[in-house]
Amino acid sequence: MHTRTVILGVAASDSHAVANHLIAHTLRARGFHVVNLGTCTTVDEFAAAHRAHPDAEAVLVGSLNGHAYEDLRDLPSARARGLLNCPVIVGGNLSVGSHKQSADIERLYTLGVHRVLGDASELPAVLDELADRATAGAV
Ligand code: B12
Repeated sequence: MHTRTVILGVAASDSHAVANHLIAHTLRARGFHVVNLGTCTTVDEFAAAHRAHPDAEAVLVGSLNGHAYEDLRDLPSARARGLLNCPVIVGGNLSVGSHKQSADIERLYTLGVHRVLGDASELPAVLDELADRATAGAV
C-alpha cells in the first residue's frame, strides 16, 4: 500500500514543542510517515528534508512565538532555487500579540505558503483535499 509522507517542523526561531509532538503522533496514528524535524527548523532544513523525501505530500510548519513571517522569509528564495516545490502549510499562533489581523495571515501567503490553519485538527482533511487535487493534476 502507498505510504503517505509529510515533513513536519517548528519554525526557525521557535522552541514550542508540544503541538509538534501531538501532530506527529496524530498523523502517524492515521498511517502517515511523518518526518519530524522538531523545533527551530530553518527553511533550508525543510528544503533538505524535502530533497531527501521528494514524495512528501506537504511540509507542515508550526509557529507559536509570533514570528512565522520572519522565520519563513527565505521561502521565496528557496522556491526560486527549485526547492520546496510542494504545498507548505503553516499553523499555530502566527503573529505577535493577542489581537490577530487578516494582514498577518495575508503576508504569509505572499511568501508562497499554500494554507494557513489555526488548528491542527484541520490537517487531515486539508491533506486529503491536497492529495485529491494532486491526483487530479490541479496542484
Ligand atoms: C508551554 C509554552 C512555552 C514553553 C514551551 C516548552 C516546550 N518545549 O514546548 C516555554 C516556556 C519554553 C515557552 C517559551 C516562550 N514562549 Co511560550 N507558551 C507556552 C504556552 C503556555 C503553551 C503552548 C503549548 O504547548 N500549547 C499546547 C499546544 C497543543 O497548543 P498550541 O501550541 O496552541 O497548538 C495548537 C494551535 O496553535 C495549532 N498548531 C500549533 N502548531 C501547529 C502546526 C501546524 C502545521 C498546524 C496546522 C497547526 C498548529 O494547533 C494546535 C492544536 O490546536 C503558550 C500559551 C498558551 N496557553 O497557548 C505560550 C506562548 C505560545 N508562548 C509565548 C511566548 C511569547 C514565548 C516566549 C517568546 C517567551 C519569552 N519571552 O521568552 C518564549 C519563546 C521561545 C522561542 N524561542 O520560541 C506566547 C506567544 C505570543 C504570540 N504569538 O504573540 C504564548 C501564546 C503565551 C502568551 N500568551 O503570551 N513557551
